[in-house]
Amino acid sequence: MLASIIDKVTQNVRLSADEAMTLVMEGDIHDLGRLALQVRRRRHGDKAFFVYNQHINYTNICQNACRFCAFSRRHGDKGAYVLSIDQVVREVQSRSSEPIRELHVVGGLNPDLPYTYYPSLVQAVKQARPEASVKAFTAVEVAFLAERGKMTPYQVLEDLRRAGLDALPGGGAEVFSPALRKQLCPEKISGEAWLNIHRIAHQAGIPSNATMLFGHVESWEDRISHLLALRNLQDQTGGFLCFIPLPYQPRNNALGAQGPDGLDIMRMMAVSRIFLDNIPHLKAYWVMTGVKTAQMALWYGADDMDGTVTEERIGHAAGAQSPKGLTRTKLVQAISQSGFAPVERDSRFRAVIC
Ligand code: V47
Ligand code: SF4
Repeated sequence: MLASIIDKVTQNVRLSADEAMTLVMEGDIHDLGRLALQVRRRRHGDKAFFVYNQHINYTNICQNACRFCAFSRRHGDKGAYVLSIDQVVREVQSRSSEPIRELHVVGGLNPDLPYTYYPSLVQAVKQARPEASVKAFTAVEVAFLAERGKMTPYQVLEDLRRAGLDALPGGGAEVFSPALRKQLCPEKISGEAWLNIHRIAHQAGIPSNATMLFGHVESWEDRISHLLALRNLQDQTGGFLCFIPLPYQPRNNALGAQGPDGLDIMRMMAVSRIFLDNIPHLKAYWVMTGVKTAQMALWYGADDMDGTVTEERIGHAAGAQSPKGLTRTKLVQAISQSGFAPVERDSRFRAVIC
């Protein structure tokens, strides 16, 4: 059985969810790594992508209380903040001498902010940095905006697009299993609702990314079901650019699980690359994996290391041990020293000439 599954991957034949489960349960780390590397090389050769980007977390005030989250605060809590649009613009302008290609903008579900804040924010950052793509607001934020503005998600996305939105980030997917969501993030939109917002975005011509939070209390069945739901949607829309398995960071939150070890991260990367035959890119998000593990992940199917980031808050609130940002030189070095060819890209993974 395992041998025939390995053959299928080698011959570029799609695996069923059951076959992926067998591969994970019976295949050893070398089987997984070898196959994932084959698949990765078929798509991208020895290229490994990165982006010169800036993260903006406009508020950490959130009406939800996901048990794994160490970033969110309630209004009035110590450390709670919200940035005015002017403050965000100043943050963007403070780095105007750097060749930033992507602005990654996400925040909590802050009931104090009016609907108009969001399109105005997109418009303001786009104006401050017209050459950068704006990748902003997870599906969870889009659903929150639709509810508050008494609009459909499509209308919200159209407003944001008119303001300058280029892509949706992949956050908020967590694990789609309804039972696990009840346990981990009961107030959050369902997996189905998350997928539906990405479907609407794709139909409206807005590409997006997808994540999965792993290494806490979920099983391999939960992981493969999550991947299957993404693959099914991608078959219909083709709008996902990249999948990002996010290793759970275990500090300062209510969940208290352990987090995945290095081997588990490699297995997750490899299976994602092998199973998601229709999502072009797989990201080793160095912030959550650590830089050294992200380097290894390039050998286990990943082809992207995300970007310079500066200054990351969500993973670090939960104890991430990585730096808060990397220079382009450090990223290029990390990729080259792993034996891959660094390619600077934009939000849509088009190579940029530096
Ligand atoms: O949505 C929250 C997750 C996400 C923890 O689309 C945690 O290119 C680990 O989605 N441990 C935000 N993860 C990060 C994210 C992302 C990052 C970089 C690039 C892109 C992209 C997306 O972080 C949240 C949530 O799923 N998260 N708490 C934690 N303790
Ligand atoms: Fe709020 Fe997002 Fe944190 Fe959940 S993960 S508490 S929705 S900021």
